Amino acid sequence: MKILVTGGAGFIGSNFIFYELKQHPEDTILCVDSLTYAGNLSTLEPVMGQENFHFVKMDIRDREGIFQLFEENHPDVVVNFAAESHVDRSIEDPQIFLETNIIGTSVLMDASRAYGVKRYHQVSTDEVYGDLPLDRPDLFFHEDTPLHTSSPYSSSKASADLLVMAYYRTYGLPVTISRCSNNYGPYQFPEKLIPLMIANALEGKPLPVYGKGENIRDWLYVEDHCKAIDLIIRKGKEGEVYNVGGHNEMQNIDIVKLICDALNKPYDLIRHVEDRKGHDQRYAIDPTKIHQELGWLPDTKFADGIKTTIAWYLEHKDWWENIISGEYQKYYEKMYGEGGIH
Ligand code: NAD
Ligand code: TDX
Repeated sequence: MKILVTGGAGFIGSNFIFYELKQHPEDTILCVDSLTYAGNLSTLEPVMGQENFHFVKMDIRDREGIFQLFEENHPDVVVNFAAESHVDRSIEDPQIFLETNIIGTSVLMDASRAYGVKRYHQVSTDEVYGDLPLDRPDLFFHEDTPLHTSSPYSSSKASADLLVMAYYRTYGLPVTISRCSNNYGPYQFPEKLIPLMIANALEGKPLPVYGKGENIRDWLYVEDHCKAIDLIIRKGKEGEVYNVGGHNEMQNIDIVKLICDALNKPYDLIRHVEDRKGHDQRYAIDPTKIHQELGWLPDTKFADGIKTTIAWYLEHKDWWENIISGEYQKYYEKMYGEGGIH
């Protein structure tokens, strides 16, 4: 099978490529990534040069380039990870989110139609459901929960989902969608909560917690998400949405304290800073469907996954130190104040 993976130089896409090449060495992966600030070719170094792996630097909005690529390679399956993925950046500047996340998706689906792709898989997010109140722990997101977005990021992802389902109904494109909760693990860009807190704590820098830090996220180890997508593209039913999550809800403040404890850093590094605009309160996935229909269950418990993740960031300082120098520094100062937080 020939799988075209977009956004494979980013966090989840790269982990998915490693997972696929290990689990299905008979398959070929063609990775397309435009290498934005979030994409790092060095991440893919372990598989570069492998016979069944190829990398192409290309923007998914480049209609002509993408069609040419499909013409030359005829992929069987497309898995679309490519996206602008950071909520705070979408609040600062929404435009690129609409272009990549919506227009880019339409280009990939048009090419998939034109070249008879057997499965187009859209990697979506639980954020399309909006949020749940903190005082209703009995509520969860189900696949038929109405889309109800809060940020430009989640709106762009929900728009893409609607377009994917429209291509299924109108053109019969064989699609599937996965909506996963927050991922953590190796190679996550250090602007996201867990790697940001690890990197700052290691450098003895303040740890910026939005508002009171009571917001709840449902954390899943990245490899478990990869396993779910692998199952969906092979065994999932066309036209279906699958929620992915491991019932691991935690308040942000507890995550930050846990990282301090693991690194032996004092809690007085924690700073409660201005809250995110439109900040979603709680995400919580009901993964019953993917469990019952495809037999998916997560393998990694949070206590183990977070240990592995912290150890990975300790062992791969060169990877993230390289990233947080240069351009990222300018973003950090813009978001968290001149010279960082004090
Ligand atoms: P990421 O930001 O780490 O990686 C995104 C990748 O896409 C980067 O390599 C970037 O260079 C590439 N890219 C961006 N714009 C592109 C374009 N126009 N053309 C080609 N490549 C482009 O993101 P991530 O955290 O790995 O997320 C991957 C996908 O999973 C996204 O679609 C995201 O919405 C979804 N998702 C993420 C999470 C999470 O917790 N991180 C949870 C659920 C769903
Ligand atoms: O500095 C911070 N301080 C803070 O308190 C940052 C960066 C985040 N937070 C809070 C905001 C959220 O409540 O931590 C929580 C997690 O924030 P992010 O890591 O930015 O993730 P989130 O906004 O939940 O979105 C993530 O999960 C769903 C991914 O970035 C999305 O791509 C995915 O779709």
